[in-house]
Amino acid sequence: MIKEQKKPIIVAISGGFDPIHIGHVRYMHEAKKLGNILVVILNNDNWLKLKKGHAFMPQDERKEVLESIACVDRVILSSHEEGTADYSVCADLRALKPDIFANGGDRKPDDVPVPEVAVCDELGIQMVYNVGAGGKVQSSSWLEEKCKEQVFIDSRVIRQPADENDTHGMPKKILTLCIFHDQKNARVLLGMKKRGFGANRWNGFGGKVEGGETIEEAAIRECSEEIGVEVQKMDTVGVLNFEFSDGKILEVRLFKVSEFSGEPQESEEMKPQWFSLADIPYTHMWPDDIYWLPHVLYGKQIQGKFLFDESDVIQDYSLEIE
Ligand code: 6OG
Repeated sequence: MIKEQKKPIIVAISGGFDPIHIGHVRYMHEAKKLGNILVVILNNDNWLKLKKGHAFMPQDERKEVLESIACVDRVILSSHEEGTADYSVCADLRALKPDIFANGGDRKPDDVPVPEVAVCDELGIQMVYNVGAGGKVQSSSWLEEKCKEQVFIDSRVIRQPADENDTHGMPKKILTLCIFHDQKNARVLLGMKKRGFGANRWNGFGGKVEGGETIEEAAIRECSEEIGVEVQKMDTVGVLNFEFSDGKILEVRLFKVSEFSGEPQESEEMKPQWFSLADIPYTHMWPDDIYWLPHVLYGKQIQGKFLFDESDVIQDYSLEIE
């Protein structure tokens, strides 16, 4: 009697993995559980040039690293040609025809379905979303940005940061900063500061605490003034101390807003915009943000101190993460 062999279930995932990090590894382990064979469609160097202008690690090295991971059965390089404008892996899915395509979201930030949706529909490939859910724990671009900052800091003379209570006679100002995190849609609301301190940078919403109000009241008022929304639920997520070369010291109390009413509106001070967690514009934000914001978005409490030079470059910092 011929024993009926069950056809193995092929699960495909795709990505640049440049460089690979803990979030990728968790995602792979979860994806493998959906079937029997895990195939990684590895975006080649041409795709990375389109995505971010360069490959941090060459494709052959990325491939070898992935192949050495126990749950990965096969790695295929994507077929993107030089000068490609194609962000998708549709051609590779067509060639591979897996049973399952396990990949992040099904929509771009502008709510247009990703092109893979149509190909998977056509070929009967099941699309599975939110594999390894639990938020974005790490990101290749965050790692690269942090690495660039670190190289820069290490090459400078490090000054001792001011003692916590030594404000050199300068009054320490207390400010608020609210991060709007829409966990369900994996996005964050930032505002382009149009004037004053921090102009031309994306940031959260907040400002000075005025006489007679609590810090929380100040945070809620600023959100209303800057983007016309009413905060309904927010949590304290930490405190940051900033010291500038002119001796100015700011203590910024951080809040994470999870519920609010009203549609964010542009004001004279701020132009709001949602960013997917993968596309937070760290290079156009205060340089400290890349150090602490990922932890806050991951649900951690933080406490940090940053010392800036006259060009707002970080000279020294310390960060505690709960
Ligand atoms: P107004 O001047 O608009 O309040 N803030 C900072 N935010 C980040 N992410 N990094 C910094 O590094 C910051 N320094 C100040 C606090 C200024 C707003 O900018 C925040 C306030 O929300 C130096 O009233």
